[in-house]
Amino acid sequence: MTNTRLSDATLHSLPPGVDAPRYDRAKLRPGIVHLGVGAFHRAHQAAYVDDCLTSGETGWGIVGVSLRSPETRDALAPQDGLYTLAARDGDGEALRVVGSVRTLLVAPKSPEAVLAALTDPDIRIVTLTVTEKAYLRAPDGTLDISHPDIVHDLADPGSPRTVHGFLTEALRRRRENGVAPFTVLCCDNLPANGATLHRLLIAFAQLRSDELARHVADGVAFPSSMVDRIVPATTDADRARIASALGARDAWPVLTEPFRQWVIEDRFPQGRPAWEKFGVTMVEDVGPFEDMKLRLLNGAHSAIAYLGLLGDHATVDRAFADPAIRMFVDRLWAEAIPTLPQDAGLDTASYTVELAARFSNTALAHRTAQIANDGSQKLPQRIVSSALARLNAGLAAEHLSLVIAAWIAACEARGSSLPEGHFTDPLDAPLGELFGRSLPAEETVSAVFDLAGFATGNARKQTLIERAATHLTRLRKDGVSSAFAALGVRGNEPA
Ligand code: CS2
Repeated sequence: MTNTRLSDATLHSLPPGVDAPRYDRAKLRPGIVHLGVGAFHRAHQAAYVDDCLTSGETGWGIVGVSLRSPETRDALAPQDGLYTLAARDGDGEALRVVGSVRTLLVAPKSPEAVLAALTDPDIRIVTLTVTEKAYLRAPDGTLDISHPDIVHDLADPGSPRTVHGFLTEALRRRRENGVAPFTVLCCDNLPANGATLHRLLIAFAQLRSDELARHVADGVAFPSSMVDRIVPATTDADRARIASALGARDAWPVLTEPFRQWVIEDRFPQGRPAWEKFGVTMVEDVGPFEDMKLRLLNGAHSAIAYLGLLGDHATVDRAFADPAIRMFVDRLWAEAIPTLPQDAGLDTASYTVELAARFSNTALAHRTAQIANDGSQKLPQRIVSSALARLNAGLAAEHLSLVIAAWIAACEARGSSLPEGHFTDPLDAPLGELFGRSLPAEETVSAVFDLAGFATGNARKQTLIERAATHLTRLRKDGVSSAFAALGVRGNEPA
């Protein structure tokens, strides 16, 4: 293995087939702070920004912030923030070194440095990919004001731990310094993600002062966006293969698919990169795109993950190649599609054809266990909302409700047919306690709904619980094939 490390100093010696920054990184000014500088950000927003920098923009360097672990900073700081993005499919692998991330910070190590970056007048946009659970919503969707990190950030605003604490304190300081607020661009898989974050931040700011709440409410733009790119976790084999192709070691390359999509509401009072030149769709209302992606892509992903885990499939492509799971997903899409806005011009037929091709990408080896994480945070917008929409319209939601049951069954299987800790969930402690009581299916499902806040206040909650419980009974007794058989889902037959 090579001793050379990817860095500014070694960029010139990369082989000709590797795409690398053709702009002067030393001339970049920071313009974006990104909270949650994980693999997804590096495969998606950072690559689009890199395109803009390649086209000559200089004011949009990214300051990448990790809110929890120092791992990304430790891997990338010795590489001057450079990393390789490997886009893979059956045709091969395209390698590109991305140069847009210039600085890396670790919030728990230096919250003051993060606040300093956020108050820098050059910073005009703050983007976020912090995963669903970091929004700290209570089961009813409001800000979880009893969460210890929220309590901490209210008591000690100068040393925050949460996105709410960082953004609110930075907006307060900017205002005090006479610096215009940044635009907050949420890039997590939440419905109306910008509006959701806006609502939570107003609630947080309100606990600090009326004036701050008013400022966050009226003075700051929170465009929503839909982000899409499949990003499996990097393995040691990926690191070794990429090092040999680069002739230089990269401690943390990012794997992805060739496909990428970003739809953004165009509200950026302080300006933005010319993303539209690189395939980003700028719109007035992202809602229909977001719903389509959450319900069709992410909903199917969660279904494939839990059914795949129960059926012993370690990766998405292998699970999706199982004819019964494939037929199930087609039927799941058929259930979810009528719940999408009908007048927004969505082409769901082409979309699902494309999704099927993406899920079949064998070069990604996207692990079902990776997607299975945090089901309590993901299922509301992926599955529960479409199930309720159908039930409220008097339609059946058998496939959607089976996904909820499959999630519960997969959680129950950890420590027996699945390894302990094979995937995790913020509700693991109360879920473990609940499963330890070995209750009948309906009592289990009902308790899970209450814990996770599924269908809170919806008139159809009990119906959905009953449907999911019927499926859970079958899954517990005879596994996936029996739950499928009851719906007429079989392998080797067209849907
Ligand atoms: C996946 C998503 O892990 C998951 O829950 O469903 O990360 C998915 O790969 C992305 O949203 C694709 O854009």
